[in-house]
Amino acid sequence: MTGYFDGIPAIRYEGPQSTNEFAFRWYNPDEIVMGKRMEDQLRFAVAYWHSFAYQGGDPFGGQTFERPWFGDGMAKARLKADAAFELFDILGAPFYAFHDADMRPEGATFAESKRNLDEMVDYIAGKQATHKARLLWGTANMFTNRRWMSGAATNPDPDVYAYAAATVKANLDATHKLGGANYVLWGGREGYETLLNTDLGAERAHAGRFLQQVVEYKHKIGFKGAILIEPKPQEPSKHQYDFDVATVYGFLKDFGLEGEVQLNIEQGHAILAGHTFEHEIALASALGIFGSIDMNRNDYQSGWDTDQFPNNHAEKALAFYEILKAGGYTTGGTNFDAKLRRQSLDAEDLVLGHVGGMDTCARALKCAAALLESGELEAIRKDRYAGWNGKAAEDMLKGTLEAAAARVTAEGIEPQPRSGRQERLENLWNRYL
Ligand code: XLS
Ligand code: NI
Ligand code: NI
Repeated sequence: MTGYFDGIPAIRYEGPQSTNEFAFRWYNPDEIVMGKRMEDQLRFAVAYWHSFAYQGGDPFGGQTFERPWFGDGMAKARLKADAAFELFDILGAPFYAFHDADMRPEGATFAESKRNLDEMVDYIAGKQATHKARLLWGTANMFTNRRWMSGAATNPDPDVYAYAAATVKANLDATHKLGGANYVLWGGREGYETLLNTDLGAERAHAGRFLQQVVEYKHKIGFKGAILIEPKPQEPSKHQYDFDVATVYGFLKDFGLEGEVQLNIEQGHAILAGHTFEHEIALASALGIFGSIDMNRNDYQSGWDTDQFPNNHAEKALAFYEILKAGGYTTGGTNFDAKLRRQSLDAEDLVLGHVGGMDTCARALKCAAALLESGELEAIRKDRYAGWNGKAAEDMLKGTLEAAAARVTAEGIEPQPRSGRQERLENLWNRYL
């Protein structure tokens, strides 16, 4: 026991009427939602980096948080892992996610970093054996250290490519050893600042070959989890190659990876790309590449990836509607890529940020499930496309442009516009919130 969370009880479901801060109002793990336990529908994960490595800095100021596990060395890393599993237990979180750099000290050489990683993986495997939380995904931090400043797989220096290969190999091995359900690649610094010094075509080709090598290696070691790409349009680079879902799909097609790699979609990144979260999820599911989500909320004014905990169930319900409609998660889950504001210093803040986020998502899930199960929205949507069920319409898609054109005069076609009923549908949607 670290003692860090002393006095904070394990969080239990008490229902919407409860005024107890340290209770769930909506997240009721055993409640059945669309045929599954809520815990199994939502598959919540706590992010090791935001909750245990982030020190409260922003571009103008440094550390504001004080945690007993901050500092160098393996003893601190073990203390951090102890505290992490205490938080997972308090929340009843079924999953967590990490970067190598979150949980092991950086060594002076690759070999030393790798030794530290392997030691921590053994330590965490021991924790998993006696605690509930499992690994939703592992990943490599290939953006903080200065060696990555010009990219990892897209670096102009082939030595950095090699270092990236060694880093991802080590982390995929670690994720495999811990029974991870997925492995994530967020393009960190895979992008560029200025075209003046950039061979865009070569960088993109190297990124594609790298991803193929990762997939080949995954099969070689028998890792059964999904490989997930996390799109983001900018920040840290001015231009990031994995801009959004559509861009990544084109990239996967180009390198023959569309059947091998899925997407981890983040709310804040969708907004930075000028999309809504639900758009990105719906598109990924239509393309057959939906995998998992990074749940957070963005500030709508700042234009930064602010990684705040979600607190608006109405907004999230749209996202969960698309997830449920796609059949729910398989290997994926709801990872809180969310951090405390830098003035939120206390252990209680860390716990309650997650409690609020989990409740927001649980409430959103219930609203989305109720609307989906009622069939009201889907019936109207289906009716809007009903014309396509006829044989003439079907044949038109199989036939030529001229054949489709010929219908206009042959059948005397004069299209009659019908209402899209947006406001009526918005009212319907509101009834379920
Ligand atoms: C950064 C990303 C990062 C990934 C994991 O914006 O969201 O946290 O999720 O590397
Ligand atoms: Ni993320
Ligand atoms: Ni992010």
